[in-house]
Amino acid sequence: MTHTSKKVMAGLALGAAFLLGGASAAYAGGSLNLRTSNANEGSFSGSWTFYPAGTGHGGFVVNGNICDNANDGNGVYGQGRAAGYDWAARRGDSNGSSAGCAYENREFYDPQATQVGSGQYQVCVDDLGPDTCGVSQVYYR
Ligand SMILES: [Ca+2]
Repeated sequence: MTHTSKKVMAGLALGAAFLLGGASAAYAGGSLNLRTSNANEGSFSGSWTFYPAGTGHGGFVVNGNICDNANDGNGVYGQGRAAGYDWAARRGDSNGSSAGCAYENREFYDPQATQVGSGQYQVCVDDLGPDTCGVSQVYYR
């Protein structure tokens, strides 16, 4: 390899690293779609992202619709959590019918920190015994 081509290669590598770093900072987030089970009694469709430190509480942010898809008397709810915390309060469609959806737009955060490193979300049917839930993977900033 000549001296000139080594310089070019180094420049290309630096450029690629810069682009990747910029992409992860700007696009930390994505779609978030969950079902309580294959029967799809309840579902969530929306997206997730993280606020940077200094915006809101630097938390894990979820937006979308929580839908009860079965007229079975069981309500459907969604809830999220920041790393190290229990599930936050339920939000959802509690009337048990399949009419309408509830809107989710919350930030799950750590009041002791300027930002959270990870978060998770789930949608559940409020049925007998342990609720039936579709749980997301843990998302990382
Ligand atoms: Ca239902």
